[in-house]
Amino acid sequence: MNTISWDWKYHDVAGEGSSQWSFLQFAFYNGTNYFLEMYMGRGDDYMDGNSSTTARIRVPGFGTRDSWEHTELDLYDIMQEVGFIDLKISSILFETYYYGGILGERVEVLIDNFSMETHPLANPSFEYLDPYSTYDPFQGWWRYSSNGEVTPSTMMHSYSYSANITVAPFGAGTADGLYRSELYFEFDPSLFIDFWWRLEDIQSTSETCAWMDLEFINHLGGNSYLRYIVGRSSAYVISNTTNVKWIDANGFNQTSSWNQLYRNVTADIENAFSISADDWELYQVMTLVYADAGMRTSLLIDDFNYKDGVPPSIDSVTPPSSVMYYDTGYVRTVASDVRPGVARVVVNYTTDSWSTWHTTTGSYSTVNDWFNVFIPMQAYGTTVEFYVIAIDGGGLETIDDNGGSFYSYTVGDDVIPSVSFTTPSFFEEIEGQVSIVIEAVDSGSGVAFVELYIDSGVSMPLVMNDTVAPYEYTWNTDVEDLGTYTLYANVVDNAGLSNGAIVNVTVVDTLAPELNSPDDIEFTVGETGYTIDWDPTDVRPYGYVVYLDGAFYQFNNWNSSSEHIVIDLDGLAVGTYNFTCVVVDGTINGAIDTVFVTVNEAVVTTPTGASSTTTTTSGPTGGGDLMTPLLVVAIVGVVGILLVVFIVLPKMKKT
Ligand SMILES: [Ca+2]
Ligand SMILES: [Ca+2]
Ligand SMILES: [Ca+2]
Ligand SMILES: [Ca+2]
Repeated sequence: MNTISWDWKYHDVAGEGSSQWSFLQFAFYNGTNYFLEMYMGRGDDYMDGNSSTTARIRVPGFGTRDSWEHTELDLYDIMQEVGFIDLKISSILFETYYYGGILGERVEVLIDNFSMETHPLANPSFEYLDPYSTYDPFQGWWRYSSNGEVTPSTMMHSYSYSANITVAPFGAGTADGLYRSELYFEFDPSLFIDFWWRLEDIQSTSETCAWMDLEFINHLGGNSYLRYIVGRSSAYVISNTTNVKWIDANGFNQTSSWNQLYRNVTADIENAFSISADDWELYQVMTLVYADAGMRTSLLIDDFNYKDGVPPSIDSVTPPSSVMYYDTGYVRTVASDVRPGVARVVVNYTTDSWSTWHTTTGSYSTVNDWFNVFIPMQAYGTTVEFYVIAIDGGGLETIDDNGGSFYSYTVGDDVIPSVSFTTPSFFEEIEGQVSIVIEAVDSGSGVAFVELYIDSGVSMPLVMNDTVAPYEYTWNTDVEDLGTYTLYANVVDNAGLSNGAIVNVTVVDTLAPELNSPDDIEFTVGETGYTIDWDPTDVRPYGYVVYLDGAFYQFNNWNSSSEHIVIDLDGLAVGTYNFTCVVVDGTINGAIDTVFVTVNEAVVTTPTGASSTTTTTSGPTGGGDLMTPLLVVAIVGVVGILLVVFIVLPKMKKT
């Protein structure tokens, strides 16, 4: 960017057409001459086309007459547009032309306030040789005399050349050098000179001296000089005067090495002259090399630059606050710089106490006049430490590391975990060993633990606290009462945030009791010791009824799955009996089994020789009553729900 601006007022003669114009012309040179002509006006309001070496543009306001216009353009941008690349400006010219024939008429342009940002010393690194013999030999630099030799040297500090100033007089002592004048350059306390020099030879048996001289104009009357001595024999006498102050350069008298003259000009003036430098302007820069007769002094100079010497200031740093694992860290920095301005703000940050670190560059908010630097998302619990660097356009840096302790923040988690029951499902009827599987996820800090409570309506014990997925629990519902339960899952993440899920289930019993099927029994009346032994099992035994030949015979609660139902058959009369056992559980699931008992007559055989007589002895006669509703009612009175057994007989298991 190179902004040029000026104010102008154009007047021409009505009716005189294209024979009158005014433009601002920049001439460039790189072995060929190029011209950029920026027209403020032309009599016919028209303009000629371009050639390969001349580009013409109409500045904004072109065609306006007799009123002030302000023009502001970026010269660099225009050069890029018209294809003038890598050129040096060789002249700036305002041209106004009138080839007219009307007596007393005129083309007139008023120009005011022309400004352009440019280096105070053209060709500061002595790379461009003069094609016009205006200078000798470097463009933009005048020779002090022709008594020595001033030549480009490939012993350079930058690019291709330095300037070699060598004086070796045979007659009287003499000096030569290079200077750049009429600078009228304003400076301020943040501006430094940054000159490079290399003393190649200084024969000092007599008077000899080499210095860099800054000449100032001020309001004291008369010009004033700061002389930085880079080489001087002891015979060369110097003395400060009112207007001339001598300062030994760092590296003074050192030969064959490049030395930097880096000085705060304001400070040097104020120290040397004991006066404020506020109203001083730099008028001229000169390097002068002197040798006495028969002696030789040779000095190389290169890179005469003015540099900003004041780094930016960081006025405030606002660290990120409440940064969550899904957040980008947001560092807001207010920084300022007198010259040339803050170029960028960067943040160096670490998540491992500086074993490794990263750099991220901020973006400038023109709205808020601050720099935003974003630190990428980090995992929960990460402690991010950082410091801020502001860098100005000249590369000077200022670091704000919070007084050495760094800025920091720790990444949080404010999102509750998610939790749900995979099994069982809502309103599911369950029994036996029930697998409870809970899905719990937390993408931020992660799941710390999952709790499971089983609420029976009476109590709500914690039955599981699991810290590792999968979160599973096997619930033995066989030991639970039948009925409705609420399962509560409670998940807690590592940030202490929790979430819950519930599922209602019903513990049921759909499994009929197991009832064994004893063999039918046959014995002879009078024999003893025979029994029917039923061994029913169920997790929830309830009651049983035994019918003899269809009639109610015996009933009781059946309380334990290890309990046997034993029918003593002693004393049964001869006959055939049907013992039927019905067992039911708490949910009216039943099982039934029938055992037939046959009691045979005893046979008496008369010994041989007598008539054989078989006597049948009848025992008690068996048989029973038919089951009657009355009996059923009686059973209901004892075992409560037994009536239902018969109503829902399809549930009954026949063994
Ligand atoms: Ca150079
Ligand atoms: Ca600065
Ligand atoms: Ca979370
Ligand atoms: Ca059962």
